[in-house]
Amino acid sequence: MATLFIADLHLNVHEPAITAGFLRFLARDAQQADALYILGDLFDAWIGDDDPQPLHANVADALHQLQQRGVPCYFIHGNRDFLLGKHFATQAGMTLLPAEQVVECYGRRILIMHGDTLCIDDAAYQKYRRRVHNPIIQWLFLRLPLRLRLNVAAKMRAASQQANQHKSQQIMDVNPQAVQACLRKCAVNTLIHGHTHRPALHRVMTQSGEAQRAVLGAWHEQGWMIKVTADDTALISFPF
Ligand code: OKV
Ligand code: MN
Repeated sequence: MATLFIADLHLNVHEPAITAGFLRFLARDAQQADALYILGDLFDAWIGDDDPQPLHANVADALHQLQQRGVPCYFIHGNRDFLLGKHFATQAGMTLLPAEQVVECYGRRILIMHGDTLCIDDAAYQKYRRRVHNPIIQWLFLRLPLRLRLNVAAKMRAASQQANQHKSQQIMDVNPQAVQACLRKCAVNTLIHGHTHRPALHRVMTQSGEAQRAVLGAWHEQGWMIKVTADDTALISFPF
């Protein structure tokens, strides 16, 4: 049996092939799994559960069906869909998890997270993150009319694209010390995350021995998953 982890699908109406690939994944691979963990950025943008996009309802229905067929589904927020709330989670039959969670898989303790909190060298991003994660700011934003939220969000995405053009690849990757600190704090030797869009299985040396950092890929040209079984962690890509 296997537990599946995915992240960074960035579902949006302009790339229907990715959505189609995800719905196929849910109907096939995920159906055979013991559980499915979505580690953030399932959607490319999220401005509130009241956004009436058919894409959201279709994805919720497909996820709910999976849960109904006996595959529990868990969700950790990404940096893009951090506003995804209880209402959508209920519609999708998903359990919302905190930003960092240790899960036990076949006797192994595995730390899961989105991964953006490991990118501490990107000071501008971390400052932005603290602002939009402020509960008061979120409360205020969610009370704006939907039209205004759509407008603000589009402007923020355009500004962010501009800013990222000038950031180096290293600044946007994880900080090795932050990885070490997380592994130690949670007393685990396996970490699974997404966000960086650099799929790989890394060996990490820690004070308590060898650890593994498994990084998910983004769903651009193909899908990506990490498949954990009793004795293996596999990084797998597949066509849509
Ligand atoms: C998601 C990112 C846009 C990065 C805005 C308060 C504020 C929430 C929001 C608006 C934007 C999410 C919710 C989006 C991620 C961007 C641009 C860069 C780097 C406020 C609370 F500030 F206006 F009060 N937002 N959207 N970015 O379009 O999905 O992650 S979003
Ligand atoms: Mn991300």
